[in-house]
Amino acid sequence: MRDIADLRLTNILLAVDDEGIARVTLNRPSKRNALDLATIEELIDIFTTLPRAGVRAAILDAAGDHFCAGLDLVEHHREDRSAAEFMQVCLRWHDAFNRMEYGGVPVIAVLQGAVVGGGLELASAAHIRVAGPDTYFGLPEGQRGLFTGGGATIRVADLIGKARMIDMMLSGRLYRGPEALSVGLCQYLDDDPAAKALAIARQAAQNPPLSNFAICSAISHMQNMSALDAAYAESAVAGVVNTQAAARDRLAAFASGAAARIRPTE
Ligand code: 1HE
Repeated sequence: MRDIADLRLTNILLAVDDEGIARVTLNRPSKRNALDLATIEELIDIFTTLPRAGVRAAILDAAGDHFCAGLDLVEHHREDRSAAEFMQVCLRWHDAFNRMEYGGVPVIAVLQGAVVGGGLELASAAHIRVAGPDTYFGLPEGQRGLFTGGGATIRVADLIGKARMIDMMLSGRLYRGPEALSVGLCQYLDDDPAAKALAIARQAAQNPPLSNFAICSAISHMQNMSALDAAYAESAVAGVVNTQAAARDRLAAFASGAAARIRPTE
């Protein structure tokens, strides 16, 4: 098994703290963290390794003023790719983002500045998105003479519905602030999105890993199934998770009255 220390990374920084929370930082701020193929390959390596390395949650953030400017348009122009070549590129993007979404480790994205095109595709593969006051979301593919290729037709449409997605792509509409929150592009809007994301990651990291694995893979898989098959799969997953040894102490604490009750704190 590859270890985190064995990863060779150039465009992404990776660190794991003593609480088992990984920080994955896109680190090409001079290119507004545009996604070239090398960065996609690094994302594949990272999100293949993290779930097997005992990491309990991951923060996905980015250096500089912008989270991600999407597809590296300069590389795409330079490579002058054929249709078959670009289809292969898109398959690598899907591999990276599927490993994030289905890997079983909670991924919380910290979003600032531009979250556009492939940057929004990347953000939408995270399980939780935290935006700040300057964050904006767009799908400028139409304006560039392009189309989405990194899963937006699935994940962005899931988040905001197809009518809003089509509007964003046809009209170039950008969302930010409370409107971005209300349409579902992010789940949190906070003046300090990095601190908020870390607090969420710490909270999630308290859950038993097997519970988080189910939450961060089974729900996505079940969305792809018929309702009948999803219900069957849910019973199988619950059979394993809800009988795990790691839950025994928590159940005992509840049964004895010692466990915290689920109530609003204010
Ligand atoms: C880039 C990219 C990029 C910046 N590919 N190099 N995405 C877009 O259409 C968004 C394109 N980017 C922008 O609109 C702007 O760069 C930003 C609003 C994000 C930031 O603006 P600004 O003024 O801070 O930066 P800049 O001056 O535009 O760019 C700084 C450098 O980053 C510059 O490089 P330099 O070598 O000339 O200094 C830019 O070329 C570079 N840069 N964005 C490559 N995207 C799987 S299909 C997905 C399809 C899509 O993602 S389409 C959406 C593409």
